[in-house]
Amino acid sequence: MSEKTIFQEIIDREIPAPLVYEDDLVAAFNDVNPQAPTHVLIVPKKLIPRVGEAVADDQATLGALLLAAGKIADKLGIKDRSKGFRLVINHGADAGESVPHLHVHLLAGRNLKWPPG
Ligand code: DGP
Repeated sequence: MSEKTIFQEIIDREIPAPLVYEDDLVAAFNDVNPQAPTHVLIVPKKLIPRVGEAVADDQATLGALLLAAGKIADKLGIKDRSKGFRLVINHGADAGESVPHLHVHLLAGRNLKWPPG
């Protein structure tokens, strides 16, 4: 049996991390190394290693990640267009992926530059 990812351990409550949001398909918690005043990770409860490895059966889970982002932004008061937030998914080494468990970064609270580095 393969080892659990660090995110699976958080989802399974084996590592303490307050959850910002949870539903049947996803959980969200603050990033340990925040890159903005708000930096939340939204993670599927089912292990999908990275977005490019998702399959048709994962469609509901993929949708749930984005729907959760909107709900979290609303809860944190950053959904208003005058504020805003950015969603990032890193797939693979060149993108900087470091945890092989699909996650959406939700970043907000400062003026985010474009293009990203
Ligand atoms: P990525 O580079 O896209 O794979 O992002 C992984 C993120 O996960 C990175 O921003 C740091 C965060 N992270 C790694 N380990 C932990 C942990 O144990 N707890 C929390 N809350 N975040 C973690």
